Amino acid sequence: MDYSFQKIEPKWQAKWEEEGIFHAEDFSEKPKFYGLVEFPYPSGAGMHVGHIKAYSSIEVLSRKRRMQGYNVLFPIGFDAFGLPTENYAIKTNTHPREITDKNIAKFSEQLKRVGFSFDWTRVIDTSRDDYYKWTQWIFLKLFEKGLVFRNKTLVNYCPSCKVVLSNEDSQGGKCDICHSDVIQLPKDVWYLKITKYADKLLLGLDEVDYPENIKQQQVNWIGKSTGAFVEFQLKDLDEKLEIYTTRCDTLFGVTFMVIAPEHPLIDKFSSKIQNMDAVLAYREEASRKTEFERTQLVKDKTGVRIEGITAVNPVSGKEIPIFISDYVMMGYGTGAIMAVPAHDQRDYEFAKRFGAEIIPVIEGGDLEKEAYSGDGVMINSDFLNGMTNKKDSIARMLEFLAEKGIGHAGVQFKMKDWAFNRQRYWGEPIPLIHCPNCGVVAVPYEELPLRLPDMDNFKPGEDGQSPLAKVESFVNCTCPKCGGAAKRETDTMPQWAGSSWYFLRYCDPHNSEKFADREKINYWMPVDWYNGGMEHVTRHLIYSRFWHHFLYDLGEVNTPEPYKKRSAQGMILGADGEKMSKSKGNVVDPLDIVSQYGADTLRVYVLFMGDYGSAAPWNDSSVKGCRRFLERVFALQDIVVPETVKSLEASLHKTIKKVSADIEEQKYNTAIAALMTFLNEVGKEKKIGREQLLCFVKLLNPFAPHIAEEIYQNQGGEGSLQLASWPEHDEAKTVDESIEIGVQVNGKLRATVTIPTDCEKSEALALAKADEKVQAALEGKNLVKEIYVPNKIVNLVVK
Ligand code: ANZ
Ligand code: ZN
Repeated sequence: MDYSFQKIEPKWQAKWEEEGIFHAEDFSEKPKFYGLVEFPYPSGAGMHVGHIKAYSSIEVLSRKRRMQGYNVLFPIGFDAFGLPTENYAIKTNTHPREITDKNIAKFSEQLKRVGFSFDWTRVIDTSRDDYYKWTQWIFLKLFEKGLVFRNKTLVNYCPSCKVVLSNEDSQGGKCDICHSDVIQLPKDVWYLKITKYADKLLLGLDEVDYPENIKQQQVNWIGKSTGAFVEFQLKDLDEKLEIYTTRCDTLFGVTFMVIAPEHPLIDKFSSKIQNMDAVLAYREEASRKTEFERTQLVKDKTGVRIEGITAVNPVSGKEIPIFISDYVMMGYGTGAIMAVPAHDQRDYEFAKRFGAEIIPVIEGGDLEKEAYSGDGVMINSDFLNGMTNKKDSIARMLEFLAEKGIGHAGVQFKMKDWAFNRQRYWGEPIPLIHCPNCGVVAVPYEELPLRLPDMDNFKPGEDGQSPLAKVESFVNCTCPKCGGAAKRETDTMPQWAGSSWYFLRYCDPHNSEKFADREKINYWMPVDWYNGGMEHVTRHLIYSRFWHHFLYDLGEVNTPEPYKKRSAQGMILGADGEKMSKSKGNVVDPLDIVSQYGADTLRVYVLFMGDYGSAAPWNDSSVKGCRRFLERVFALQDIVVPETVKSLEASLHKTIKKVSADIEEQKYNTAIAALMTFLNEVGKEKKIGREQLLCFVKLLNPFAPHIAEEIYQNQGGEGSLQLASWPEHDEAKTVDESIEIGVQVNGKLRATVTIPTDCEKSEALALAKADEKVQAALEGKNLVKEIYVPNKIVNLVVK
């Protein structure tokens, strides 16, 4: 029999589809398993081998869970709004709808050819109005609860993409989409108040099963800081300058203050400031730097002393100067700091440059060289002198500040509110209306979806306005509150909006009354296991957790956390060990592998290539190895016998045990290796029992389902293999059988030892020589010959 995957694979794919075997059943009596993978962006490039690896983990689990008797929800959909499609639409003068539909069709076809066991009746497309109606609905709920606000701020702006970017989308001062330099531009920005959920997002991490590195990245991104707010009196003015510090214990060491270049104090006291020109020139210079550049630890600190205004150190009573410098950010704390050059390196460098006084308040270090941030005895600090514990001195200082009414403890988060508008066409219209009488008014819920108007020129305006601003029939409307003439918001939502709740829609994808029926949410949610990329661990993972926490607070979902468990795959690199990219010419097209070797080979290979969580280079000869493995599996049908082959039982039960456990730990490569080892064992016996073969293909099914089903049916397996029961191992059978053999020294029986049946000669000899009585007989003699008759006797010849 020949292994002709070209026939086998389409045959079973059609059959499974026809039988609806992968359809999830709402409210089934079976236990549920909701396995989720990050839905793809339907780019024109189509499916990448990275997608195959990303989906394969939950694919394997889902196939196994079905066989374990679970009701499995393993859905797929398309994250279809976004810039690449819009840019392509502009370039080719095609409507993004047309491009998206084509790409989705192609992508679906490709996914089907690999044989993923998705429930295709639940496909969603975030760019369809039956979906984005509900994205808008959630947005309006956020608006209603005061979690949407607008602010004119300096934003990260990509002049090439003509979009405003969040900090996360412009890391390193580069646009995440086109990699050009980002500039700072004043703009009206809609924000979602994600910071209000900072603490919940942090605490929620205790309840979920995420790998430690993923949790840590989220903790860092949220960036909780515990410190104090302290007020400094401005000398001879009726004004206080409030700062945020994590080290109020060092207050006696404050010798100057620094405010951010954008700090409102400057404009408020412009008449008092004697060097306003220099101050404003510096502010202008700073506006051209990105936040990234400003936070870099550059040695050469810049700044300007503000002439004409000074402050008073609240504990020492000393008059201290105030500077502006771009190392202080307006968006963190209060935008002002107390500088302690003896103990903070940035302040130290600034003081050296500007000749400010350096007063140590903690003993230790070498202030000739650098600031000292370690522990030590407090000095020059009046009531804190002699204290040695930072925690105690902070507590003591907080008491003092509270008594004087000039300070209190507080927390800060690094996390920023989520900039939520884009000046682009291909996104969800923001359902808000600007009324000259009523201000900002929500589009009534009954009017959702607020549809994207049809248009054919998607180019953003040169002034950075959304293309929608050009469509008068869209822009002009009546105010839902006062009935007067009003204008619609023309910005659209960012790429991340649709993916912030899509896992809920899968529970009930065709509902036109609700984003999903509550009973169905209760049945399916939370997601049991979510696999995706490390690049989405901040942003998508945080954003979607935020929306889910919010929906929980609204009473719309059953748990605060959407995902019970999260894992991440490692990247597939090119054969050259570099990241796959078109420009390097090292991209492997998964469909080429499918046509040449078959989908099963591709599936086995991407999981066999290495540790699932690590990056691994593509290797053609290993692909061929996987193909040969499957050919040998297929050939087992030529040596199948009706009765059980006793000598294979132990090996088979070990394989069941290992494959079952390894899948749960995502050790797919060692699970496949175990299947290969078993195949070698069968090769030695040159036969396999029918039941044993059926069991073997059950274990193979999650990885290579087409060949497994083919063999299963050929051998008269009952029902569909996809719903056959997952094998259980018998622990007793996994233990190696052992036998007792005699050990002779010069022909005389000295001992009997227990050895594993069929063990290697070296192992039998080692066990024999380890016996005390044998050792006594060998004592002081020369071993000249070692004879081992397998499973019978060891004879040692000495002189
Ligand atoms: C005095 C001091 C002394 C500080 C010392 C540190 C060490 P984290 O932990 O990141 O929250 N800071 C406060 N607001 C700032 C702003 N808007 N831009 C730049 N820096 C700012 O850091 C908090 C510390 O960062 C604060 O504590 C403040 O410097 C500075 F030995 O105050 B510290
Ligand atoms: Zn109005």
